[in-house]
Amino acid sequence: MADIESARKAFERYDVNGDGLISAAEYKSVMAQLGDFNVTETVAQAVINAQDGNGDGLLTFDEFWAHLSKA
Ligand SMILES: [Ca+2]
Ligand SMILES: [Ca+2]
Repeated sequence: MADIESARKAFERYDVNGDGLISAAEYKSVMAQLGDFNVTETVAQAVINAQDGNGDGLLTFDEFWAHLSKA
């Protein structure tokens, strides 16, 4: 998974309000849209924190991509 174009599409899908940052609330609502109602905001925050390079609790595309390209 090192395709920056599909990574960007995935990122934009999670960035519901288009501000360039994925918040826990956005992640949770997209997972719910995908049918996964087990993702609470606490779980969503943990997923984001695992990829959050600068520790601000929000995910930029750079952080998202850094995580993917390392995986
Ligand atoms: Ca956003
Ligand atoms: Ca961050």
